[in-house]
Amino acid sequence: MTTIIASGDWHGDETTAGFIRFADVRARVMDEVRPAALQSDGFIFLGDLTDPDTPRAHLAVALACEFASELAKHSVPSIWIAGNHDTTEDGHGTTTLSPLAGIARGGGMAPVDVYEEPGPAMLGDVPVLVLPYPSVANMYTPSTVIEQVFADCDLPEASPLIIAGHLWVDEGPTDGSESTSMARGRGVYWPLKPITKCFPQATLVGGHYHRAGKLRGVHIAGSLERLRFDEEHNVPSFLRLRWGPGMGAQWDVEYVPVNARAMTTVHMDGSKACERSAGHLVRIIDDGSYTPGEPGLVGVGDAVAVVVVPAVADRVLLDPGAKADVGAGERGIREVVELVVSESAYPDKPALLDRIDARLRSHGL
Ligand SMILES: [Mn+2]
Repeated sequence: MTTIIASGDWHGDETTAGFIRFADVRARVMDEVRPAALQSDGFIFLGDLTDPDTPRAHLAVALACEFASELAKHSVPSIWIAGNHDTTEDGHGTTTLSPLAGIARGGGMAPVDVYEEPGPAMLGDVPVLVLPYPSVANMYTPSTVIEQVFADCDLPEASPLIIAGHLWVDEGPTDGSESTSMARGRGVYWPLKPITKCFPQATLVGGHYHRAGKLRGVHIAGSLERLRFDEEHNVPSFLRLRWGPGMGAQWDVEYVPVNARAMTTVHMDGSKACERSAGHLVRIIDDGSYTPGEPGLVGVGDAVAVVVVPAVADRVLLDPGAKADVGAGERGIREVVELVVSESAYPDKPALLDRIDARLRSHGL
């Protein structure tokens, strides 16, 4: 039996209503993903470790380095796929995973491989085709790479194929925080039709969306913590893939829930009660009757953070402070991306394809 663990969207730099989430994310990674990964035959990081330009980006990068080096020390190979949040978008094609690539290049962590560009990987004996988020500098067209590069390579048949990516799913949800208060970059989509044509038996695993579950055939690992109040009802999880001879052409995919911090929304509509708040992140939807500090009004004394938001018509504002922060950082990035995209219209850069070829050769494919 071969076991692969996949996890993504750690977002180690995030805050929820001003409450710093790094300690929560670190606990999920080290206490829950790590034991599973150390017993596995390989680990796949599915993207979105951290934005590169936030105050706690370095903590998230250090966590990834610690995690990867511990896996390497125990001879568990790992591959790390860049997400839209990881890209610097300064034209150099580097990401928050680049420090990991540096350590790997230095030779201390041989089984660690970083993918800021598409490429084939061998995770032990398991072939994995990798589709990271296409940054402006490493822009590629996923359908072209599937049909014109990967389809021509001679993949080993020892284990069934995994395709792992950090892309958007056509007709996927547009109401999650990855599309609203945490939006970054532009939508580049899974090439599902070419994959169905060229690799109909592949098992697809992806990051980006924070709610775990299967989206149009792609197993979305989800985030390890609830990061925004629209994730209150998510079940944070990672993926455990299992395959053995006799199991057919696809991996068995298990969603493994983790012990994420709870979120609770209290509606100030008459009930005015919060029964379980210890350790929770609490949101109070204020209909105008909330008075801060009023004794007994809401049992939120044990919550780690409380955010009060006004009810506006039939809509509830999400975490207005965090939204303002993301919006300010996002504007500059969006302007650059749109400018370059309109000028280049998604070319497949020959140099990039050459590098994919080099990856194929390095894996003997
Ligand atoms: Mn993402």
